Amino acid sequence: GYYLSDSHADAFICQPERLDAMQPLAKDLGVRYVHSLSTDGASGSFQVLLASSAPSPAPVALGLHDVAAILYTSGTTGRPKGAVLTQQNLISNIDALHEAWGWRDDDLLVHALPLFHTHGLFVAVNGVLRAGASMVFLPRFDPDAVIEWLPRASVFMGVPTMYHRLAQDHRLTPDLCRSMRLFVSGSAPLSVHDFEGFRARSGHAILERYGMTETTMNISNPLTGPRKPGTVGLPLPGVEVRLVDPESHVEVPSGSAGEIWLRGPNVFAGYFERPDATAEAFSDGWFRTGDLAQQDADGYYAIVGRCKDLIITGGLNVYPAEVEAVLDAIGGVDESAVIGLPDPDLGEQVTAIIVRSQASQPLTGDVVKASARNRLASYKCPTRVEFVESLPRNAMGKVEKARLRQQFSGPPAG
Ligand code: MCA
Ligand code: AMP
Repeated sequence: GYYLSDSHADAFICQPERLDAMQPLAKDLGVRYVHSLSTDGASGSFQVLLASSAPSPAPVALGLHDVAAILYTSGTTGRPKGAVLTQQNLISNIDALHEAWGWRDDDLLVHALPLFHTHGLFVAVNGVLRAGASMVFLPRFDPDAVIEWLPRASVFMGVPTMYHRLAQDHRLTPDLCRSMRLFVSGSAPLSVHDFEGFRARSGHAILERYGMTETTMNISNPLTGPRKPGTVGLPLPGVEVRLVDPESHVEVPSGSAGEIWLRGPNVFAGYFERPDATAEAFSDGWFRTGDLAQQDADGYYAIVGRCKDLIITGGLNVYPAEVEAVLDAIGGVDESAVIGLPDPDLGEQVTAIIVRSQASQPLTGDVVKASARNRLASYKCPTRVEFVESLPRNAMGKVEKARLRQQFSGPPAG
């Protein structure tokens, strides 16, 4: 309901099993067309649906600055915002990637990513369309299916969790990857350990790149030339990068860590109907990413941290503010802080640190987890819950999450 009303959607398409529940909600919100289409194509296709609608919609001329898509992304306030991407954003970025990654019309991409993010949509699908290449679209990431298709494929794109899992699979060998020319990783940091583990098994150096919903792709390791593990490479053609002190807004000396600021035809038009959030995201015409990076002597960027409060688990973003709001509403919780702790498979694990309220009956971790599951998508739910007497705070009264991450860096007690 939130997404439909916030975007003023005119048409809504869902899976057949959701239609009964969604139809009344969508109609109440003024959505004119509500349809369902199934993943396996059994209930028809979008083209057939359009052709059969009367009157048939007339084609409209589009310019570079017209809206192509609105993708929702959360934020430190926890309320998802629509990132408005223009035709120019998508075209300039896919042109840059086409050149940088040497896409060919005889490429075959194994697509195992969800379609509801930039990575699966505007990097993977648009790359194939731009090149006139082919793709095998898997319903989800399943190592068996990926292994089955690799001998016929040339390109694969994944988040680090997928590479971590593939690197542990004995079936992955240089011979299995004989027709592959490119493995791309992004959406979360790829550890040097997983880069090396994957190379040892497959004979391939993964090409790591860095992107965001608001900008699509920005920085990439090269197709030819060294791919340095632990770095995201060099700016893509047309993308300008600065490293800036997030407080003083002064560019940092070379070799020091600073916030990544970006400018270029790939940078989005702003958050839909959120002028304040848009103004906050830009400074002097530069988009402030909230990611911290350092540049080496060869100009390669390494992402070294984040100055935004964000957890990335299995390539999916979790904004602690959204989870904390849900936890604070559970009976017996006085206050909470949500942090990401290192996890070898998912990169980070969502962890809840809870202060129980005085008068409450003993609250257990299981109750907290079960209550969260009623309110949140499952990947956002804490997998670990710890109780403390009070949360550490700085002089401004802000919870010191770095201290909590340090305190709980060991394995869970008991
Ligand atoms: C699934 N689960 C997760 C995650 N995924 N928990 C934490 N983090 C996750 N990412 C939970 C499920 O809720 C379920 O819990 C249990 O794990 C098993 O579910 P299953 O569906 O079998 O999981 P999976 O198939 O192992 O999925 C892991 C995955 C998937 C393949 C890594 O999360 C995935 O496809 N991630 C890719 C996300 C992505 O495309 N990000 C791009 C964002 P339970 O059993 O308790 O119910 S775009 C972006 O970031 C920018 C633009 C960029 O640079 O690309
Ligand atoms: P999203 O909001 O889903 O577009 O996620 C974008 C965020 O993912 C970025 O701001 C980074 O924090 C993170 N990210 C994407 N690619 C990488 C990468 N290669 N290394 C580290 N972080 C990344």
